[in-house]
Amino acid sequence: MLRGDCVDKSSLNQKRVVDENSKDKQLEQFRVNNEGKSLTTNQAVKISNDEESLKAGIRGPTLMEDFHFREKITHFDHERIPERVVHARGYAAHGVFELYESMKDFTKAGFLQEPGTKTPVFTRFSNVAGSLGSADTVRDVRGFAVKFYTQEGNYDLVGNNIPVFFIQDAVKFPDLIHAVKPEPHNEIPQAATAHDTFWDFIANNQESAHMVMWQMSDRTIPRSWRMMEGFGVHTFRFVNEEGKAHFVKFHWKPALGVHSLVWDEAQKISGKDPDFQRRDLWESIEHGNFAEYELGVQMIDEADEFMFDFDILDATKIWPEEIVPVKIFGKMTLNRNVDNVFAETEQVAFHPGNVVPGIDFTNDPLLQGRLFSYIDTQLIRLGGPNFTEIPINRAVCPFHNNQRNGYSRQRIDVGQVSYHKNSLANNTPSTSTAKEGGFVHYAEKVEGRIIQARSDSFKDHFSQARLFWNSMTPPEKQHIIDAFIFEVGKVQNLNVRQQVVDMFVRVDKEMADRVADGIGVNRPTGEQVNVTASSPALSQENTIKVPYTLKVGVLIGNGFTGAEVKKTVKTLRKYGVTVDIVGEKQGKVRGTDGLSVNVNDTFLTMDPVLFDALYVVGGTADNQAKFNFDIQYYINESFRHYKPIGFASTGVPFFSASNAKVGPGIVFATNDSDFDKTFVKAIATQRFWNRDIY
Ligand code: HDE
Repeated sequence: MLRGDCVDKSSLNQKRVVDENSKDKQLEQFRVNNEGKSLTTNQAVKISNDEESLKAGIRGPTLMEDFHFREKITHFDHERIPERVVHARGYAAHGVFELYESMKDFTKAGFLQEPGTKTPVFTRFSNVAGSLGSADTVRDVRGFAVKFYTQEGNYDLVGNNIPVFFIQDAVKFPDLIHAVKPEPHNEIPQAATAHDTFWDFIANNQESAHMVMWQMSDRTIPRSWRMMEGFGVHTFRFVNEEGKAHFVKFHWKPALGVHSLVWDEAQKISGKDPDFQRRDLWESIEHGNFAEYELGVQMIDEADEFMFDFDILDATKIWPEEIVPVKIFGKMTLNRNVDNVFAETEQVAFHPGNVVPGIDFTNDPLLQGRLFSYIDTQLIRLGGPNFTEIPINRAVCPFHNNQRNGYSRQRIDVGQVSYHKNSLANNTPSTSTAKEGGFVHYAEKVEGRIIQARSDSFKDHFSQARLFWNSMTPPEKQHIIDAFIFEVGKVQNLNVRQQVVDMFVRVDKEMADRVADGIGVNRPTGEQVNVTASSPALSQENTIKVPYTLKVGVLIGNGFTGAEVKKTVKTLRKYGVTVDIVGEKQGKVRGTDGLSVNVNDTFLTMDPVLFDALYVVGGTADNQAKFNFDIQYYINESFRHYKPIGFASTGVPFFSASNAKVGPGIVFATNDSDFDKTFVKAIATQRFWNRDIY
């Protein structure tokens, strides 16, 4: 069997052998290129005819002895596997995690010891609620699952793009998911929370309040998976070589900052390009614009477990970053697309229980339940207990144990012995002590009576929901109110609507009143909780803003000013902006000074919602009236989605004819000698929320 470059820790202090390509090398032996080869059956018999089945007579029935026909159809009949029960819609890429700074004071995890250590990773992003074929840009929590192929075995960090969760105890997970999925009597709506059962669940399970605030915020309509944070959500433990433990929460911070779509745009993209987010990741990687995220942890000393006004084991709570800072220690770069989505992305099996020595669990009851669920679901989804042998799931280290048989066993375990303890194989495979690299569970002291109840320390559901609200800027607050009005406004049952506003008045009175007014129910009578604190780290306004990889649509016809356009496009490209030339038809357009530009998209093949900004050059076209109309549509849509729009000197008449107004993010070449740079700055800002769009 193929061996990774794994260290045998029995020889202590041996320098760790690291090979960041170990996973690629392992996968290489499974890659098959069919191009240029003869067509064969799965038994490797060459096929002479793949057009006609074998028949008794030219117009007669098909014969059973046509083994190629039987095999081909049978395989086809069985080529679907169950989609994931949640997180079905997802997409993944390979990459590498590089350690900046040793974490050995806190954890003995091998891949977190020596700065510079590179560990291969496989990362899958997903939507929670929708089916495999649903649209990418629906309002939903995004999954952010990372498999680290470490030299001590696989470590999975199976997180989300939101740091908290709807429920506190895993026993409620099937209820939550039943409520959010399409309603069973009519299977409507797909991939959406805007329906009765979801909001009925929320109003009757108030521990969800904090999560729902995040869910109604822009976080659930990310611009790109490359522009969202990731969170481990639960409290885990780091344990160092001396056995000292810290509570930790994991954070991924995207190099491009945290950015979102606007809701109207997200819905339109669902139709214009349902694969918007997977295309974004795929194309970025193909173009060498690798997705990057820094990894860090918040840490709390075990002695400080009870120092906070929330329970640190409650997955509906954050640890505000201003109180417990995030210590960044490494970076993940996603740099290779998969070869085959089914073989890799669909068959990958993540499990929060896949840990390595130095990383351990806590009593968070949500985490505890997940430790059961993932293998259980994978047993049915991947057809039995041998899914760890599927190439994407294999550790880069060899594994040895006495587990045997099961459906589709790949390995051939040799020898007579398959039990522990034994004398016939000298009691091997043998166990390892902690010093030899054996996983020894953290010896937490636990005592108490068996009980089905919730700790009082888990019962404050609204303080942090309000902390989140307090941390939002006015535009972000407006988006939350709009999202509530959209979502709850789609609920048919008026009583459920009323219950929702009666619940969310605890977060903010004005917010709940405005939602109540918007959805035609009574203003709630309750009071908001008394929390004045805020956490600036929660607002997306305080994020990194760079133009890199944002997409600009250049709207162009004949008769543009060549030098001007050339200079602007050059500057855009210099700053890493992706430029897409859009015109009346594909082919060339010509400038007044003879310069010609290749048009790669038309107003039909693209849409303003698929761009981050517009550069309106304008010009002339065969059907001038339609050309003018199309450009105005592009400008009007981008203007009301708060996007930057730059007008070349020939583009100004198109501005005058549109609904756009002079104001933030509207840039003119006619009155700015540094237009190209001003425009790049505007692109980096992404959205101009203070624009008056009405
Ligand atoms: Fe999951 N979750 N989950 N979950 N989860 C699954 O496992 C489950 C939870 C998350 O890209 C399933 O293999 C329970 C929190 C991601 O393949 C299933 C509970 C967080 C993915 C399952 C939770 C997650 C899953 C479905 C309540 C963020 C996709 C298919 C305690 C920290 C991984 C599968 C991928 C997938 C169970 C809650 C993240 C059914 C019981 C909290 C990113 O086992």
